[in-house]
Amino acid sequence: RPRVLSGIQPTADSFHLGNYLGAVRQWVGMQETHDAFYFIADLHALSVNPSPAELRRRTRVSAAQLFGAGIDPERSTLFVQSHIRQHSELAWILICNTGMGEAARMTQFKDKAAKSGEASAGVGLFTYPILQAADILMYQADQVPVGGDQKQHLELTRDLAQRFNNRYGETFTVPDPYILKEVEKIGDLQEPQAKMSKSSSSPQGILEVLDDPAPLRKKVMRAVTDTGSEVLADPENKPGVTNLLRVLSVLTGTPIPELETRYEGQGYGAFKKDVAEAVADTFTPIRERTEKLMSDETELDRLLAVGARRAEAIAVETMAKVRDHIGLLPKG
Ligand code: AQP
Repeated sequence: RPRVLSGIQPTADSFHLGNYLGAVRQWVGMQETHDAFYFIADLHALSVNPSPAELRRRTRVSAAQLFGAGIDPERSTLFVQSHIRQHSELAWILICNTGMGEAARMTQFKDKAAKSGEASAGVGLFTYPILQAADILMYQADQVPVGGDQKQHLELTRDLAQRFNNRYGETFTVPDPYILKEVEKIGDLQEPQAKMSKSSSSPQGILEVLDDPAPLRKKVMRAVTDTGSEVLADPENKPGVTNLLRVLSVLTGTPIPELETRYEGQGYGAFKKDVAEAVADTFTPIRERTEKLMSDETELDRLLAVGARRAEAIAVETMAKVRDHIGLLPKG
């Protein structure tokens, strides 16, 4: 079985529709066909300096949401990144094999740093993609299911793996991104050309997995649509409608042309109502299972400890190889 690995940051109290459709939904599906490793990227979250209480709470609720969304602890290995110390160790080794120029090209850093000004952006934000490469290469992943915003980081990961293998001998599997075109960028409801995002979307622009059905419906009904009244996919001229069409299509398994025919001549109202229902129907069971898991922290922590043990076994193996290949002395 090919191995799949992906992570998500605990940078909010809830994941959003973009995280769910762009990533988590694929993770759930791939546990059937792959040897699956998924993690909560708490070390990555440190790059934006959360408060300790916030980080702790969000790490648990992120894990609960992933289990709630259908990650099965029997079939998948779900763990917390910081439980496996080797991630930080491998990140340093990869940092020493990365050029300043190639790291400085990363557009996500540029976008995030632009908010505070590059000089005051954290170094952790700058080295973020290299830690991400360490996460992936540690587990010798064949495929990495992510949203389109991660394409460039995956390219860097592949470059670092190939360079390392050339310099020090065959060490890492070179991974392929797994990105589904139709959901690679779920748009913000208020600014459909921008991606829905935990850190930069307004509350009205984002549909949270743990929202109640009433606010979910309200936000979809108020989503920016476009001039005209035709429900048609047209990313250039109708980005709002196109975004909602993609969401409804994926959630109901109905091809977009069939939806276009269904809502012909009906205006946006009926269409948005169905989008709202589909989202609420998808999120409600996840929210209920998440709440149940959050009511028993001991059990949740136990499941994460099981995941950590499985992940650690592979991390130890990879690091023994890496340390040997680059010439670090064994402890004796
Ligand atoms: N709008 C989106 N459409 C499709 N996929 C998306 N992803 C995020 N937003 C969308 C995918 O979700 C996974 C986990 O994301 P992350 O936690 O690593 O953070 P991110 O990519 O930086 O997403 P956010 O929501 O914008 O978080 P913040 O604001 O904390 O940076 C990834 O696979 C991502 O591609």
